[in-house]
Amino acid sequence: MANDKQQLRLGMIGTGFMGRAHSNAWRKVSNFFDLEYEPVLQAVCARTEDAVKAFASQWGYASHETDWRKLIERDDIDAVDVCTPNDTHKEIALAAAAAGKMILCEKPLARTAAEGAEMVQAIEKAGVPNMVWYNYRRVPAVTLAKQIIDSGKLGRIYHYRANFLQDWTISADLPQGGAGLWRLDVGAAGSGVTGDLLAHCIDTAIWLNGGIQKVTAMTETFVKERHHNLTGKVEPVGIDDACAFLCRFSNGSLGIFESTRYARGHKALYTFEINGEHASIAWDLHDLHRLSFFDHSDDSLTRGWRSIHVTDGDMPYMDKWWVPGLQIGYEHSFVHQVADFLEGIAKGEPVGPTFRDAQETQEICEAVLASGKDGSWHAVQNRV
Ligand code: SOE
Repeated sequence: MANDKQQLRLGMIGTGFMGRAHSNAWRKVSNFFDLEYEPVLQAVCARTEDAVKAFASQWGYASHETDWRKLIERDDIDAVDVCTPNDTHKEIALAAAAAGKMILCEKPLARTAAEGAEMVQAIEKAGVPNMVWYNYRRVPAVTLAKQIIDSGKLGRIYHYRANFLQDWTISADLPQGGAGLWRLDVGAAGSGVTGDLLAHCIDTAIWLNGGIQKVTAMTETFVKERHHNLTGKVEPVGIDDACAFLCRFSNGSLGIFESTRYARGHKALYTFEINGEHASIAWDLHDLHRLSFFDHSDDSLTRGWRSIHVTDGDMPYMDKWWVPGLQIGYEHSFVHQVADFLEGIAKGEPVGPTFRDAQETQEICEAVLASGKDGSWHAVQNRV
């Protein structure tokens, strides 16, 4: 049915886990948010004809392609969403920028800071709207944490602590390479838990607590060789299976971060805690609709950690969903990101995390990995 909305014709590249998460967000956003722009699922691209055709039909894309270059060349595509493995981000983003398309890229921005810097330069030269999918910023409880910190309720921040723990790669029989398992292949991924998981923790941390100046890290690869699905041979494993680092933030606070895929019993335990002079905040992805808050100015007899159920209409994004008390989940963080992006292009304003914001995370990951190799403190660089 015709309406007065401006259309944003989307070209999605990639049909894996993120292709589904993003497609769901693009499809749902107009049902819940009243925006000037309305996304149209114009085309989806993946290498295998039958599979991409089936994906297009399941998710409601009007057409499909098997070559991403063809999708970018099409003049009925306004925005390109990159949901492919990390080793393809740069090439696709550069081509999309050259074609003047808006670009949304799955995290991490790139495999290395050098690749990321090239992408930032290309995209800024092209002047196209751009964004990177660090979705956890837009979990309402995390956005609420940002509002509380910015209001000054915590006072001076002393400590920032974050973990992202998983256990899915413990088996030495798990191969590397190919669909899903490219995350274990250093050529495709660039790094292991640092780029895949700690990058999320870093993005949230610099958004909530400001820049990081220097880091010292330890990394480990527990399983040194794995069968490679693409070469058919047993190959060395080049990714970090686990990484822990200490850092100093520009505001004087101390940071401690840990990530591993070897924490038996944990599937996606992303947690952070921030301790300030007057108050503390804590959040846990397994209970993502709650924010824990401790306020030292409360009456001493009733003082304690409160668990805020982030579902009320005056809490971030929650007026767009159900009624107070009814919670939302993981997939909604992507819907919020699309909504904010569409609002940004209507206003002509950038929406974070932009490629430049994501490059800051990339530089921190680079310093962490370098420190993991030589064990010394590394200053965070700024290539762009
Ligand atoms: C890895 O298992 C993974 O899927 C990451 O790639 C995602 O970015 C993270 O949100 C959940 O875990």
